[in-house]
Amino acid sequence: METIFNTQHALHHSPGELVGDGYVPAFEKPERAELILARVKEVGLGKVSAPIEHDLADVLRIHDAGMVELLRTAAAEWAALGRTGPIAPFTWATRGMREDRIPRSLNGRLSYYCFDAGTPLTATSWEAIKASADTALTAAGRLIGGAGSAFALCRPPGHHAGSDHYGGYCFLNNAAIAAQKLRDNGAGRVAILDVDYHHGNGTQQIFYHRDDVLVVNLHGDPDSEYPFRLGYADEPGAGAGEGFNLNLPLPPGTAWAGYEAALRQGIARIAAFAPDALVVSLGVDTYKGDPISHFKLDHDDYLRLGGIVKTLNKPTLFVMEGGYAVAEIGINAVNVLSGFLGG
Ligand code: OKP
Ligand code: ZN
Repeated sequence: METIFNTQHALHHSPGELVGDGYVPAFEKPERAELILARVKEVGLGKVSAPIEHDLADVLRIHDAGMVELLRTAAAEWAALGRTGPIAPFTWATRGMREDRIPRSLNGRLSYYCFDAGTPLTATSWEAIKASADTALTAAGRLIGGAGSAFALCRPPGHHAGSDHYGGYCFLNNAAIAAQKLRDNGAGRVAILDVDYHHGNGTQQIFYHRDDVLVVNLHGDPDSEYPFRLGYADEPGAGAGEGFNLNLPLPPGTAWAGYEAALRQGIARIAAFAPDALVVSLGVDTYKGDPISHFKLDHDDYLRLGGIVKTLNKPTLFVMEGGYAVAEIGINAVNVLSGFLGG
């Protein structure tokens, strides 16, 4: 399986985030991608290639132009204001505020588009963000060219980014951008399987009203887990998209047995949909040793997970999302790919 890897990912390095212990070093750090790449090489997964730069039009198929412009230019505007710290909003969108008015100021636009305190931009983040989307697009291009599978080693991740909002360490929704690219190049139906520990709220929102992209999400119950506000079982899709979104929230402590049952349910729904291509939002923060998550999957479970995905027998694009047990991230992520190839 070919891996697409963007060396520019390191240009995004979040200075930290607010958790229970105060402002702590960011969990989503450059080392993550480097260790996955090292494991890809160690097991000889296949060729590693750089992404091809794509036109911003591919991003704008999914994302609001105002948000993309903010991500692209915020750093220059922040610097022009004489500020040197992380670029983050002061308030967030919530009930009771206006939704119809986009403020013109930089602070105002950050508050309009960003939804949490853990996703600061820095001076060089945009280059990494764009390269991450290009990584997914390039890998999608391999499937369009006839490859049976490809691995987009994206960083920063993407599944929390919606059409016009970003957060959760995510800026652009790499998996959604890739899925749309597949749709625009011959795939009539695309399924997205999100196995990251956290609900992929952005991916759900982007495709919620569509019946050409099925979204299946397995994740920690949002009643207690990030992102809290979406990802419940009673979100089936709406309008033409009704029946084309499936959420499978699972309780804290879920280990392989409970996980496998839900995974097989999701796989059955995807098989019934009969997609022309599959995109897997691959997070390995379901690992038992993950510092911010509460599932109990172990190394070998990822081999099994990959093998079960393979039973669908579809052209499959793996897009890297989360995973914060950094020492084990390479083993866990690449085990999914090895399990897929061996399954
Ligand atoms: C991104 B992805 C940690 C707070 C959680 C946000 C988590 C975003 C996860 N104490 N902060 O889905 O892996
Ligand atoms: Zn996650």
